[in-house]
Order: sequence, then C-alpha cells, then structure tokens
Amino acid sequence: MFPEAFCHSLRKTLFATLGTLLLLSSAAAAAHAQTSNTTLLVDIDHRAATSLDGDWHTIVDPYSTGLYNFHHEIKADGYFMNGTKAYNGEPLEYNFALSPTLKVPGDWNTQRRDLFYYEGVLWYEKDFKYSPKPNTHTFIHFGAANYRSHVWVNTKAVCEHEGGFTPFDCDITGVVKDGDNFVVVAVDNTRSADGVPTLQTDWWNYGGLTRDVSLVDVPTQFIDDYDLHLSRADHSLIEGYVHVKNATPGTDVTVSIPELHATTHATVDANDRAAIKLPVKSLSLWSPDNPKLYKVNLAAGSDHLEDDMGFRTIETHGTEILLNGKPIFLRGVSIHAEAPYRTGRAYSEKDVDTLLGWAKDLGCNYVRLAHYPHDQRMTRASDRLGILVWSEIPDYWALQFDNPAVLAKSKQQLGEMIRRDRDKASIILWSVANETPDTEARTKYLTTMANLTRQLDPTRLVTAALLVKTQKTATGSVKIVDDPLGQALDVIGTNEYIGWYEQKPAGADTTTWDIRYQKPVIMSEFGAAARAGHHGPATERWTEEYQADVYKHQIPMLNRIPQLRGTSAWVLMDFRSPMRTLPGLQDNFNRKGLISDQGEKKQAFFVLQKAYKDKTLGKAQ
Ligand code: GCB
Repeated sequence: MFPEAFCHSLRKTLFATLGTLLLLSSAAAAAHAQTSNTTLLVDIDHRAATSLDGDWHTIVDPYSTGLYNFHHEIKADGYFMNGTKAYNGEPLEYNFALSPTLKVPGDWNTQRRDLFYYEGVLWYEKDFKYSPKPNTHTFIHFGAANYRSHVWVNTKAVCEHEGGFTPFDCDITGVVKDGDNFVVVAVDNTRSADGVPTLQTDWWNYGGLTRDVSLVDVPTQFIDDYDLHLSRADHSLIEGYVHVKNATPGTDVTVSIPELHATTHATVDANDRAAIKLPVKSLSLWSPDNPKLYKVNLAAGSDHLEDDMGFRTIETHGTEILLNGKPIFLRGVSIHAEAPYRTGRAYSEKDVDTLLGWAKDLGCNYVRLAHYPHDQRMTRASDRLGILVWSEIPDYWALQFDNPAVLAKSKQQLGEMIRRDRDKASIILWSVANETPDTEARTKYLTTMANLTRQLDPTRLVTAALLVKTQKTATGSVKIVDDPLGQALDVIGTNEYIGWYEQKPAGADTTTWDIRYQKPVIMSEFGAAARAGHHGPATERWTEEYQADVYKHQIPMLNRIPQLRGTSAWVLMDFRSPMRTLPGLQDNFNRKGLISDQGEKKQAFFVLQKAYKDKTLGKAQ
C-alpha cells in the first residue's frame, strides 16, 4: 500500500512541516512548541460553514502506537495515513472504518465508560465530501480540542495546536480535493507540568474534540480579525480596526450599521489593517438592562461578514466600576463549562440556555466563566441576555512561572481568547490568573500577562483572582489583600472560603478586610459544599442547611467591604473533579454548586437569590 519511496517522501514532508514537533507523549510535550501555522478566524459562527460534527471513528492509543515505531521513531505509515492494508496485502493493525465512533463535539470521558478516566492520545477520523471553489482559502475550524492536537487531511499534516479551550483553524487549501477527503486528528489530553493548565486542577480533564468542527471557505483576501468598540471619550464614536489577511495595501474596507444609518470606508495599510472611525447618532448603549445588539456589516474586497454587536464602555474610577460612565455592582456567580444533567464538557445551545437561565433566575447581572474560555455560545448568549462576563485563561494554581515556554503558552491562549471574543459587549473583564503563589517569578510572569492583555485590548479591565492572607486579631481575624500582583490589575479579585476551608460560618461575622489597593474588588469566590437533598442541622457539614448558613454569614461580611464592587459565588452548579473523592457526598463532584448537576436547587441558592433580587448585597459606590 505504501511504497518505500512514498514513505520516504512522506517522512520528509512530515519533518519539513512539523520539524520535531510531532511528539505526542507527555515527556516529549515538554519540548513542544505551542502552535504552528494556525489562523484564528473571528466571528466564525457568522460565516457559511460545512459542519463536520457528528460521528467520528476513533482509536484509543495510550502508547502512541499510531505515531511511533518500536524504537520511538516517527512512523511513516502512522494512523494519519488512514490505510487499511500493509505492503504484503495483509490488514494493518488498525482500521478506522472498523473502529467505534464518538460524537463530535463531545468529550470522550462521558461518552464511553472505558474512557471515563482516560488521559492519553485518542485518534479521530472522519470522511467528508468537498468541492473546492476557485479563489478561496479553505480552513478546518476547531472550536476547541483538549489538550494537544495534530491534524492531517488526506495524509498531509496541516496543523497542530496546544491549549484545550480556544479555537484554531488549519489552512487546508490545496490539500482538500474535489470529491472524497478525510481528516485525522490525534488529540492528547495528557497533563504535563509545563502545560497551561498544569498537573493539578479542580476540574475534570475532559479530552477530545470538545467543540464544533467545520469547514470554512473564505475569499483569498479575507477578514481574519477586527476590533470595533465604543470610544470611552466619545459615546458617539465607534473605533478600532479591521485586519484583512493577504490584502493588498489600499484595499477598501467598509463597516456599516444599517439600523443607525452609519457607514465608513477605510483602506488597508502595509500591516493589512484598516483603522476604523464610525460616527454614530442615537446609539442605544448596551447594558444588562438594555442588551441592545446591532447588526454590523464588514466588507473587504469580496469578503463580507456580519456580526451582532453591542456597544458600551467599561472603566474604573477610584474604587468604582463604571459601565457607560455609571457605577455598577456585579451580582454574579462562577460557572464551570460542565453540562447540566448529562455532565461532561458543555458545548450546546441547550447547555448555555440552562446555565445562563439559572444565573438569571439567581438574580445575576454578571458571571465569572471559570477557569478557561467557555464555548462561544456562552459569550454570544451573555451578549443577548445582558449578562456581564469575567473571562479567564487557565493560568491556574502553580504553573511553571519560571519557564519561558509556559509563558509563551499562556500568551497564546490569552491572544486566542481575546481575539475570539473581543466583539462581545458582555465581556468586561479579562482575567490572567487564579490563586497563584506569591513569588517573584509569578509576579513577573503575570505582570507580563496583564500588560499584554492591555496591549491586545485596551478597552476592557484586567483582573485576577488572588489569594488573601489571614491574621488573627483579639476579636476575630483580618483578611489582608496585599499580593503584589494587585499592582498590575485594574480590578482585584479575591477568593475566600470562611466557613469551609477555615473557621465556622460565623467566622465571617468577626472578619474585617484590609485591602491595600484603592481599586474595585470582586469577591471572585466564596461558598461551601452540600449534597443536594442532604438535610440536617446548620452545624452539620455537607448539608444544604450548612451551605445556606455559610451564605447567611458571608453576605453581611461582604457588605462591610467598602470597595466591594462584585461577587461571583462559587459555584453555580456541581461539577466533576477527580480531587473530590468522598463516597456518598462527593463521588467525584465538587459539591459547592448552588444547584446540583441534576438541576436541584439547594437552599443556599435561595439565600443568595434573595440578596441579589432585593439588592441587599453590594453597593455600586
Ligand atoms: C478555589 C479554586 C476553585 C476550586 C474551589 C474549591 O479556590 O479557585 O477552582 O474549585 O476553590 O471548591 O475548592
């Protein structure tokens, strides 16, 4: 099937394309670069696309046999060849067509019992028909694949990507052909010390093609990025840029908002960018009370895009957060991308409707999307529903802060998150980290990240969830917020678990806060665990009564923090975590949800709901 000469040339192509990067084992991953030749198409959900979702053939490959021979050299006839017969006509030792299928999108862990704990390489294969059109570029788009991915189309390596929660696009122009085609993807969710996130996380390491996959055609010159936002200084001016890939300088770019009878023309400069200034009259500003979205049309050469965008400003003034110039308090909850009812990684419109519906019911005007970028449906829906969003990258706990290769991975994920979602009015906060250790290397690393965030998006606020110090006093305790990282942030996030990891719930009554920054503060996490339906006295841990009691004591304490401008209770719904093993109570779920994974509202939900709906928690000024 594969003559020797062909194998040689394939080997050469592979090495030429990917160098020594095609290393799927976790040890090899340490030396692994992040991304090669991937483009990130923005507003992808508004482009015409051919979905590749559905059944994909899969091969579980814990030893990376699909890639390496017995001396750990890259094979010329690996699984990416999608072959069936060896040189002597005998069947090869794999066969995609005979192998079981998994649904895409979807993590593998919750689709097959034997994959529940699986961490390693899993190969996906799908056949598809295609007719290339003249003067177009063709991309294969991945909404997300956790964690490392290598993609081949018709046996050719087309791209690789590292990072489990951000999208990537492989240019397959010239590789995809008229008629029958196939794509093979090796996804590896092996955790590694130099990964982002790293070895330890309090969430399930769901592997696989966890979000949509599609084929997208664009004209040779195409809009691959843009930033259009309301000027902070002038609420009748939308400004920003449109980036046109492969543009010739002078190419005309048009941006218009028909409903506002507003149109502007600009030309692409030597950096493929057209600077945009679009004056608008009688703009209805986006806010939770008025989630007004406008149809925005963008055109460059033969490429046209439409987006649904809201326009608003967000800034801080002293210890206030100003939305459209007015102080606001963020009544919120943290949410993991865990699917309600069925568990697994959330991806569908239905998942989003359920999660954000619950957040609305709780009385939220804000959500913290923890601890990584969620599916784009989540931020689109937040735009529509008028929910303000904190979005973060998985710079979580103890990354290798002294490793430049890790910093490069964080930067890449930050760039991908911002690029995908900067058209969403709902997002007001980019978070660069959660509960990281206070070391010099960490502060340097995350200050670099905060500065990069501002450089990539000067229109939003930069935050991080910090750890706080506790000092005993004669009357109780004081929580000190002096993490040096605070200097690099616009808004300080702090996590605390009085009543759960420390003290009794009533410990909150005698706790005061000493915040060493004159900046707005968000209590980005607080809470306690309870198993839904488990009842008892309020003094008994794991009962709904105990969890509710924690909230009852938290609310007055939170109200005594003068610069508190938001709260995102931990957490909306129970979620799977391998760290939570207690039989009968946890069973591999973090039970700090206000709602169980089966949709049962716990008593604490109603305590917080009352405070949010009566507006008895928090002040905007
Ligand atoms: C935290 C982490 C979060 C955990 C939570 C908990 O501080 O930020 O990821 O899940 O505590 O439940 O312990």
